[in-house]
Amino acid sequence: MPSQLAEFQECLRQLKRIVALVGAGLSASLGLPTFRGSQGLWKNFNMIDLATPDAFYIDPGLVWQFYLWRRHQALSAVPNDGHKVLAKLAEDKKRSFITITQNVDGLLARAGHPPKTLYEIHGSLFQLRCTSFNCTFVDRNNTDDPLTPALAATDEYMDSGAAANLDALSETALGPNSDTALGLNSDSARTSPEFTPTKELALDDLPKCPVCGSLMRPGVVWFGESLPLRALDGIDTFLEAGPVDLILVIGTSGTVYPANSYVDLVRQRGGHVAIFNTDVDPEVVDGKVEKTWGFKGDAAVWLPKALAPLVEP
Ligand code: BV8
Ligand code: ZN
Repeated sequence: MPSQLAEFQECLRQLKRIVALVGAGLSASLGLPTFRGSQGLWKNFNMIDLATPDAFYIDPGLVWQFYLWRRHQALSAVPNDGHKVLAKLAEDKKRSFITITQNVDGLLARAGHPPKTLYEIHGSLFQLRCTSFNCTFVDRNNTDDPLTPALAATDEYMDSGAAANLDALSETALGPNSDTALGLNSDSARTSPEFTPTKELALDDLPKCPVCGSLMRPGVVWFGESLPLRALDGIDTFLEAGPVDLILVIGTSGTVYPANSYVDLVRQRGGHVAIFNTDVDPEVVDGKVEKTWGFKGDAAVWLPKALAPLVEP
């Protein structure tokens, strides 16, 4: 990989318009879970199944406990050198640079990334939105932990009521034959030893809108929901202002649309691609894919190393 690094850094100096596309892998070294692979479970629920409007509709208490756990984890973490180098690159006046992040952990903002060039396309754990159709209240920067007293200790054993919810959740939200069952089916979930079920929470135990009193929801984009138009417009404006010389694809499996469409877009317009992932296609690592570099390993280690020529004094 040393030759890839030297070649990448040589080329880097000429590149003026750069996009970073960030995924869960950038925060993985801090212990924050990625969505796929073994970490994609919370209490044996499949995280992807909990990040849906259906799951929230069926059991808002369960979904809020999932997001409280994610909030607590993100608040306890400190931005790593990968977050910091992107924030530094965003300050560089000699280049045009934006970061598109799929992550909702707020760590790039906490690393000091200028908000004007940071696009959190899947929202943020620290935003809450009112669920009422007639109310527009948004709590933009809420870091209360826990959000409500009842949401504090959530590792208590499930009573039978919550277990019934589990049935409802797996049966209805995902359909009886869903191939993405909630991690485990309800029977095995109850019996699996490491499953410490969640608490049964009433609506009154959950965050309420200070304006209209309705239930608040996490300010993240769930599967099946559209992405924030302001973010998409900002990204399109950057992409239309001129060809992107390089897209940094950092710690993402590239499975989620439309985030994953930016890589092909840059490639189709002749841009270079640099992949930072613990799992990189061997062809790329061997330098056999045109205009594509691959740095296999922890993005928190490789990103600052590879971008050093741009940010070092
Ligand atoms: C939409 C917020 C339309 C919530 C998230 C069938 C085919 C194709 C597409 C679809 C389909 N069916 C439905 C769709 C569309 C769907 C989608 O893409 N589904 C996928 C599952 C197929 N997309 C949507 O629904 C989007 N909306 O399309 O709207 C629309 C238009 C108008 C009106 C209505 C609707 C909304 C998607 C947003 C979902 N919300 N997050 C939350 O976080 O709880 S997505 C969530 O999962 C994350 O935000 C992230 O985007 C994604 C996880 O992806 P990654 O970040 O890549 O993480 P992953 O675990 O997958 O990979 C980690 C990577 O890191 C791995 O490669 C690993 O090797 C690497 N790694 C690990 N450790 C390290 C590392 N790399 C470096 N260093 C390390 N240390
Ligand atoms: Zn409201």
